[in-house]
Amino acid sequence: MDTWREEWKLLERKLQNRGLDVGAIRKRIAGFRCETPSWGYGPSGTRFGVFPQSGEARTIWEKLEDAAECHRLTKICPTVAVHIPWDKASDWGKVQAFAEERGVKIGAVNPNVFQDHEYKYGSFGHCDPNVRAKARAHMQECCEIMKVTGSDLLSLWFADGTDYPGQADFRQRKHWFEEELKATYAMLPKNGRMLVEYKFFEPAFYHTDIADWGMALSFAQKCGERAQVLVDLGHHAHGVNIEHIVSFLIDEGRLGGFHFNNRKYADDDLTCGSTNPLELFLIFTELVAAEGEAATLKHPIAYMIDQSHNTKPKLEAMIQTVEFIQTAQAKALLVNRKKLKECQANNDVVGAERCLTEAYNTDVEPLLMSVREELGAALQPLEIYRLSGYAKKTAEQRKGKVAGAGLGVN
Ligand code: PSV
Ligand code: MN
Repeated sequence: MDTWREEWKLLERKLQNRGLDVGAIRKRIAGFRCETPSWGYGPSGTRFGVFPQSGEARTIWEKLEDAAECHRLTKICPTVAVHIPWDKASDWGKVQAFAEERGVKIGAVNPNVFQDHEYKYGSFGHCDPNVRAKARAHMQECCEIMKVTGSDLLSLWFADGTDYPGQADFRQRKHWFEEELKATYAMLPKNGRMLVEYKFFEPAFYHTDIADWGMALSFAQKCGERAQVLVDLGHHAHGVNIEHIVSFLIDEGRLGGFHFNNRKYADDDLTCGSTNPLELFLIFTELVAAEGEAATLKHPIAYMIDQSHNTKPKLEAMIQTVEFIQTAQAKALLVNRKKLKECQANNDVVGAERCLTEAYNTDVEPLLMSVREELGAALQPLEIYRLSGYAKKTAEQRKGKVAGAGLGVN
């Protein structure tokens, strides 16, 4: 018998002894899905330079091939977020068909209203109505892509902001944002949702029009039920309690989605769970608690990765990320909720914290391997990928292709 199977038997007994419903936990792990971003497979860099990697995906087709490989190994990443115009294509029906042939689908559509020269002073917040109209037309284009591909998510992030005091009128820009977000909402496909992402700085250094979750929530509430907030883990000031924001938004019925990544300093877009795995676990404890109460969640939460790797090989980093995320979810599912509630009701501070640490300190690898076996995934996706020769093969196939200039090019 494989060692992991013996380890799993032991762990299963241990979890049962803790009073946990192992069958239900396995079901939740098996049902978890996480979207990967097309831009995570392509060229990326910092403002100091872009270093090409051999074999990295250059086109939407190659990005989909890599995303399909990630899904083939993990079986939990069946959708791929696209960024327009980084992933501009002439026939989205063809792109979707290509993706489906490889076992994946187009997921969230991300409009890009930050890189064209006209957006130097903003998009929806720009004082020139022609620039606002250009941004609105781009939203329309993205809603059309949603219709053709069957995507139900429009994921919005705005770089809009100012660099210096006095540069612009905050309230006037807020009104323009309200107007344009409502217009965008009206263009959504029938069952489409609109996710509003916030970020407190960068590229603007004085003020950002949608700087935090409260502003995103307020805009979403003004648009309608299908507008929700997207939490990107790298978009907060240091020390902010993200798990609290998450649970607050869930309770308001407005947590629409997630951008997973990790940071040490700013919006570093590093591998999720690499620098702060405990934070990721604590966020998941809120998520799994709400998902466990059928009445609490009004709509599914879209779990997405938003990372670009500059030093790690792209696909390896993506698979590693998925493993980290799956690990955090599994650990969060091991929290003994009944015991936790009792401790909370009795103000047993140490006892309550122990419920969390007991789960966090459990090695969930055998549990994950057993669920992956059930899913038909690789038992150890990253390990198998590194042994597979996929990177060597694609490097050979993609040799000599010309890279575009800049980030996210295809
Ligand atoms: C902005 O920093 C952001 O988090 C948004 O989600 C963008 O769409 C993405 O990064 C681009 O990489
Ligand atoms: Mn993001």
